[in-house]
Amino acid sequence: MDTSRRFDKEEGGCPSIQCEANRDVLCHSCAEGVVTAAHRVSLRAVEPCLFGKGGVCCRNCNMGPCQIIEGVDTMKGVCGATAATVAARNFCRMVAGGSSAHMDHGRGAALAFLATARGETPYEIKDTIKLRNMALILGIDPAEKDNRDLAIEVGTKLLGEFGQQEGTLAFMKRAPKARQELWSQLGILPRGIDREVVEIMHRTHIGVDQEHKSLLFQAVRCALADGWGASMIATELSDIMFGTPVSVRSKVNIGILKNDEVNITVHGHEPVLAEALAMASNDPEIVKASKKVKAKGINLAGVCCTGNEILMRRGIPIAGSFIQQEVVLATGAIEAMVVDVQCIMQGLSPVADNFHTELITTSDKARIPGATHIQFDEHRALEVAREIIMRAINRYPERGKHFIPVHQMDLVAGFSHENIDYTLGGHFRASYKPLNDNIINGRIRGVAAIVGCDNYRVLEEVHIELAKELIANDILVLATGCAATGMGRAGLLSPEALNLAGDGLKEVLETVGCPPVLHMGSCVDNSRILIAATEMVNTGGLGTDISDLPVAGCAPQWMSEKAISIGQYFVSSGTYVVFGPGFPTTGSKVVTDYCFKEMENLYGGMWDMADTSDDFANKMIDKINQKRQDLGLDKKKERVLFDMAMRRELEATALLDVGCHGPEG
Ligand code: SF4
Ligand code: MSK
Repeated sequence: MDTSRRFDKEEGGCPSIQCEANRDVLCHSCAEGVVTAAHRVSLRAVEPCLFGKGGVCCRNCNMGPCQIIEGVDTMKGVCGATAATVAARNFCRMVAGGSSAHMDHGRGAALAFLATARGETPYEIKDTIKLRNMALILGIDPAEKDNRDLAIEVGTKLLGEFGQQEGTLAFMKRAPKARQELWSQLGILPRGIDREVVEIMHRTHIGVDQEHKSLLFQAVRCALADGWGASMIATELSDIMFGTPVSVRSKVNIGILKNDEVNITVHGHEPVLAEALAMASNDPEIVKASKKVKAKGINLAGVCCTGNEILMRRGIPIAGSFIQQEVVLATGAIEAMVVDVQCIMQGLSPVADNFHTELITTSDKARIPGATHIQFDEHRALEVAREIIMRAINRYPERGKHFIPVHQMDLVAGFSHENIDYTLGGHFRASYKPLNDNIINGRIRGVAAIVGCDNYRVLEEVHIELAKELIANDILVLATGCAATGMGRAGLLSPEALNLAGDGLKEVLETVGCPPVLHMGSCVDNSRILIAATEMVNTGGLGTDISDLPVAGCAPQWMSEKAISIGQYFVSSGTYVVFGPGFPTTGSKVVTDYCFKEMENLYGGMWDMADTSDDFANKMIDKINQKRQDLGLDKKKERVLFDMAMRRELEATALLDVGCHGPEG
């Protein structure tokens, strides 16, 4: 590989180059010799394979791999498999891969929760109100039980759902009644969490399930076991242990790194170690040790969804999203990057080798060649955390030439569904009623979720442009994952961004003082959006099921299999979901039509696909308008088309308030 490839400051390309902070780092002499995904994507000699991209390459047995062309007899699989079968099988396996990541995360959370309830970890049962609510949802009587005993009962019940074989999952009954009945009629209620993944792997083995509809029913069952099962368990138990998020001010982007502190970044998805690092970083012993090497302290910062977890609960700044992980290291200012599971690029290790940085893996499930491995165990959480921090402190004197860009942005995060309740209604009248009322009276057109990853193959900052378009059209935006981080970099998670919102949305949100884009957390926290949607249904006035609501979801820069599982559980919960770039079944019209059309007849929700922010906005606004009409709320609220001059005027006002801040420290 040509490692001399350097980016010009004026150069276009993927968002990691468009982002000023990234460009400043990658164009700086400190990053000489550093190779990131931005380089690799521009240097790749071969374009992505069309068969693979469209989901019609099968390598499920050793008679293949077989590339299939729909409708061409000579291009079926050797076993006779059609494009529809292969595309559906591959889609199922993506759902299995994505949901298994959340399932293992949820299991880990349940095990840590039980250990905490037994007093075996340094964590505590922080949100006892939520603990008692969860007990009631699970059919456990909390009366006269102390918190520890109750937590053991709750944790044991939820841990049991991973290996459960029959019946269904307890949290399915949190969905609107009509939705539960539909799932039951269709026979797609998940029976246990792990079982649904195993069944996908069995069904997609050569010579088992060959009917695309049947395969996709199992994909739905598995995705539901993710969203309403494992992901929800992960979110709820983490909230009980570490605190349910409330509104918190913080900062985002690489500029939050400190020149005169020991910089430790936590990257991946699971909050358990990151919480211990946050607890240990204020130890007097640790502070003393950092002073000894002439650092002013420990600067803990997040990357990807571990970052989102500690941002939501502790307000710890987030240095970067998925596409920034290598760039964060390329500053040369990181003493240790501590990783757990998921979305961790193998490219990190060679980048770290250019500097004094130690890359530390902490999960036995996620080893990386070249990294130091320190196994995390919640029973020894503080001991492991202290060991990691001391290693980072010892690296600080070795820090050489480094460069921290100025770019950082203020944001407000912490919008758990409980916090949205409180923000909208206050302490005594916490409720979604103000939201529903304002949707009904038309001040708010609807609600959109922009979730998921960012992606080196996408040439436009779709999240940001799309969010601006939606809020300008009075649509409240909910965000999670790396999409939230990207929108945060652009200032959209700040109340000042209300200057970019339409008059109706602005009027409502100004009175409650929240931003037009609400950060709801990490990837597993998409389960919070399921509950928020259910609250909207239960509050009344907007139909009887999630599929009636004027809402739409999207993942405009998706890259991981988890995104597919998340998209599928939203579709099967009744939501219109737009993905891009591309969709993994396009090699089969039969399967794509099933996902894009027939699913709507079954679930009231469906998949769709878009490329540009404008395309996404048109489709989502049209769907929201259609739902409003179906509810009899419109007087069709016309989409306001913002031309460049109008946009510039809005942005000029907003920038007066938002703005980037200079370097710190
Ligand atoms: Fe080819 Fe069929 Fe084997 Fe797939 S299962 S690789 S389509 S022969
Ligand atoms: S980390 S899955 S890139 S959101 Fe959750 Fe970001 Fe997507 Fe990973």
